[in-house]
Amino acid sequence: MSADNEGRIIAAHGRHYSVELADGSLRKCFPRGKKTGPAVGDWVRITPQGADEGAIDAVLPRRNLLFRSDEMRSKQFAANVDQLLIVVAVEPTFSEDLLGRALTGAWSAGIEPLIILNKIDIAAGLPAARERLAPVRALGVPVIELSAPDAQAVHRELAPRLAGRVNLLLGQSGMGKSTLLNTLVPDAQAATREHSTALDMGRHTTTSTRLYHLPAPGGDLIDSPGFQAFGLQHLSGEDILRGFPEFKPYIEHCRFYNCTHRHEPGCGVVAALKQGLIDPGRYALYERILAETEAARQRY
Ligand SMILES: Nc1nc2c(ncn2[C@@H]2O[C@H](COP(=O)(O)OP(=O)(O)OP(=O)(O)O)[C@@H](O)[C@H]2O)c(=O)[nH]1
Ligand SMILES: [Mg+2]
Ligand SMILES: [Zn+2]
Repeated sequence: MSADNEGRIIAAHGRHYSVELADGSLRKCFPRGKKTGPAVGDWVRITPQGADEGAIDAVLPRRNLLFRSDEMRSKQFAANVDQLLIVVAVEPTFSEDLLGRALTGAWSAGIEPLIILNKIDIAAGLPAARERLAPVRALGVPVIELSAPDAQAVHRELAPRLAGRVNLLLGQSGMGKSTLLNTLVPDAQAATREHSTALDMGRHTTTSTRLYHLPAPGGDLIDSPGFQAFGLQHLSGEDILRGFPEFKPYIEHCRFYNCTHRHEPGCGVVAALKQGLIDPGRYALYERILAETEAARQRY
């Protein structure tokens, strides 16, 4: 499939990357002085150096790249992703704002989302967590409920959905991403930690992004550090609307073709909102994302 000098980035460690070659060997590779480097999941062409190092000459064309852009910087999550596993948990309370942004990011990049509601063994908080997921469930986004240490359930419910695809675990710190990884790939032995400890120390348990190969029925799984922000300033108005598919049937009623669905007279979306046909929380998220991208555009 790939030439001798082509491989895939399976881990990013700041300055250098681990590149997996076709024969399964790993090389520690450095990019040749470019500004934005490759991301985990990227296929690259390298020049081997010594026994186990190399230089990255080029990033091969990617199918997609999931990234966030905040005021100060842009951060790549991963490239060539087939499915985004958005992990939320019964505890600690997840942010609906971040969940909605992750969905928008996935849809605008052409990546299929799957929501995992983890820690369902914490029964007391389960009804509330389910209720907070109702608006996204109503959009038709699949939601599976798991308890990460329950290996039988994880293998039954999750493993078949990952086969033959590149899957990215994404979510806030402490939701159980690495615990899910460890259940699926016992050899991974990824560090996991009590969320209270992690948050008290102001850092994440997982500190770098890494790709793992899943045992049968197969697929790849990328674990990533928890995120606390998900800026979408790089998205166009059209991209953002892809994150709100429930607006679509009402947009055709808008009076103006370039309606932004806020203050314009005769807006079909605002009318639907007033009639209770659109979830107010989702609409508020749309307004926040749009306002941010507009503010960013004025700065540059
Ligand atoms: N009760 C319960 N605890 C869980 C479950 N899954 C994970 N945990 C615990 O939640 C804590 C956080 O889990 P991690 O897997 O480290 O979370 P993470 O999402 O990888 O966090 P970061 O790496 O910081 O982003 C650990 O103490 C886990 O043991 C679950 O299904 N039920
Ligand atoms: Mg982790
Ligand atoms: Zn409108």
